[in-house]
Amino acid sequence: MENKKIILSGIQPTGIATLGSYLGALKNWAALSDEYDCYYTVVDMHAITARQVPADLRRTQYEQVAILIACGIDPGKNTLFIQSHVPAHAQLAWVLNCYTMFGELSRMTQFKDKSAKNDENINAGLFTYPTLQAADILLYQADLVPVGADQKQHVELTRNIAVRFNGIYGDVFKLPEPYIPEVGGKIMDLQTPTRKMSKSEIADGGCILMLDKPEDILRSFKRAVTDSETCIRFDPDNKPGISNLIQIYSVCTGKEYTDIENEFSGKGYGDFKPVVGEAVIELLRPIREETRKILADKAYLENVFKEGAEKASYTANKTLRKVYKKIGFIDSFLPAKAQR
Ligand code: AQP
Repeated sequence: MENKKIILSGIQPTGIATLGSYLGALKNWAALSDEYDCYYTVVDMHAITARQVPADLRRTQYEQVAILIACGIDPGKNTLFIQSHVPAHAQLAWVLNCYTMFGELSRMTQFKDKSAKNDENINAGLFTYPTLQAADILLYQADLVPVGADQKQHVELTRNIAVRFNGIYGDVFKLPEPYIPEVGGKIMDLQTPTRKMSKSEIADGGCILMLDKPEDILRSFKRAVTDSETCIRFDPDNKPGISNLIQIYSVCTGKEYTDIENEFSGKGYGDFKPVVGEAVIELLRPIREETRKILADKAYLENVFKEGAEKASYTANKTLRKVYKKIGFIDSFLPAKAQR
C-alpha cells in the first residue's frame, strides 16, 4: 500500500452518470484500482455551482456511490468518499484561491461554456470551481488523475497552482498528471455529435445514462444522428456522428477502428447502429443490476460514506497541516493526528 502511486478523481452527483463519464473516466477508475492507492470522490460541493434540487442531490449521491462500487471499485481497497464529508477540501480551496490568478480562471473553457449556458447564475463558485478541484487533487498528493479530455485544462491549472505554491514554500505538493484514455476520452452526444455527451443535456435523447433501460438505449442508438453517406469510416471532422459510434463500439469491444471498418464494410448505418447499441447494453447491464442491489442496502452505503470520510480525512489533514504551517497559520486546532 505504502509504495503504490496515488490516484484521485471525482464525479459530480448532478444526475446519473452518462455513458461518456463511464467510458471516459469510471471504466479507468475501476481498471486502475488494484494497481494504485485510489481516492475516488463524489463531489457534492462542485455540484452546487449549478442550482440543485436538494432531495435529488441527496438521492444522487447514494446512486453515484452505488454505481462506483458496481463498476468494480472496492471500498475496502480504495477510499471512496463524499467531498463535503472531508472539510479539508473547502479549507485548502480557500488557501489555493489566494494563489490562483483571476486571469487563469477566466481562461477556463468549462467556465466559459457553463456560464454561457446559464447566464442567470454565473456564481463565484462556478468561477473558482477549478481551484476547489486543485484542492481535491493536491490534498492527496495524487500522481495521476484519470479524467475525460474535457478536464485536461483543469489538471494543467492544478499543476500551475502547485508549481507556484511550491516555488514559494518548498516541495509541499506533488505535481499530478492527467490520465486520459486514447479511445473514449471524449464521447459525443448521439443527437449533436459535435457536443460532449453530458447529463445536463438529456432532453433530446442524445445522452445515455448508466442506469437507462436496454430498450431506451437501443432506441437512442437507432436514432443516432449520422451523415448523408453510407460508409462506416472513422473521420471525426467530416463524419462526427459515425466516428463517435465507432469510438463507442471500440471501447465496448476492444476492437481497433480499422477492424470495425472492415467488419462493417459494405454494410449500412442501419446495420451498424443497433450493433453498437447492443454492445453498450451488454457493457452496462451488469453494472445496472449490481447498482440496484447495492442501493437496496442503505446502511451499507452509509457505512461506506463514513469509513471513506475517515480514511480520506487522515491523508487530507496531513497535507492541510503542512500547508497551514508553511503559510503561517497556527495549526494546533486542526483535528488531532489520528492513527490510521
Ligand atoms: N462525454 C464524455 N466523454 C468522456 N469523458 C467524460 N466525462 C464526462 N463526460 C464525458 C468525464 O467523466 C468524469 C466525471 O464527470 P462529471 O460528471 O463530474 O462532470 P462533467 O464532466 O461536468 O459531466 P457532465 O455529464 O457534463 O455533467 P454536467 O452536465 O452536470 O456538467 C470526468 O472525468 C469527465 O471528464
